[in-house]
Amino acid sequence: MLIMKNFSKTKSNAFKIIVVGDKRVGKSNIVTRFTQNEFSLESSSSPMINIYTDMKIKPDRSSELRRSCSKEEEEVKFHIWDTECQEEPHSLHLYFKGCHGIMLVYDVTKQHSFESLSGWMDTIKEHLPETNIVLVGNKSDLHNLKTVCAEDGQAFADSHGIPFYEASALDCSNINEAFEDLLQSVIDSRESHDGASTSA
Ligand SMILES: Nc1nc2c(ncn2[C@@H]2O[C@H](COP(=O)(O)OP(=O)(O)OP(=O)(O)O)[C@@H](O)[C@H]2O)c(=O)[nH]1
Ligand SMILES: [Mg+2]
Repeated sequence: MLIMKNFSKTKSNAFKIIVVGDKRVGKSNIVTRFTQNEFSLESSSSPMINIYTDMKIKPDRSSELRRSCSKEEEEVKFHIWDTECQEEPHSLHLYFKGCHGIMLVYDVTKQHSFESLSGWMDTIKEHLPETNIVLVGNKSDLHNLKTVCAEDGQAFADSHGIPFYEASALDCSNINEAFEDLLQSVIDSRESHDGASTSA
């Protein structure tokens, strides 16, 4: 559940979230599962960056997706960017401008996508040292094909002090949880920033 306390009404409540990771790890399906509860088995590459601009989440959003609310006065809006596949993590930094949160995805059946995480983290830390990050090991439904164990994912996340979820866009497990964790930390950071600037 997302919680907002005394959220600023004078500033824009819009946040930019980017989903990154190696080619074919399931970024697009994670985003469409979360925003539209849709999944596709087709393996077409993302042609360009897709931006979901209408993602509105009310303060007491439950795990069931709610795209907007009319009752609540305060509302936050998340622009979720599904990036196209990138061979080189460092080429993606152009999209990082104004970003508040990053979902970093690997595929639990592709060791290479896990080994790429250090490169992704270097790029993220270089361009967005303060941003909120969540690590997602996707395709957890493919038990028999798994080559990266949850312990390794957790250890990598712990070494960077970020949350970790094994998830599946196919069977929905942990997709909402991972997004909610990230979105909540984005909201919390904004609140602590506001608190710091008010008390300064
Ligand atoms: N079994 C399984 N397959 C998945 C899952 N998520 C994605 N896929 C499949 O993996 C393939 C790639 O998924 P995409 O969502 O297109 O991956 P992507 O990271 O957006 O790919 P690019 O945009 O090309 O980098 C597709 O065939 C999906 O159906 C999952 O959780 N489980
Ligand atoms: Mg894609």
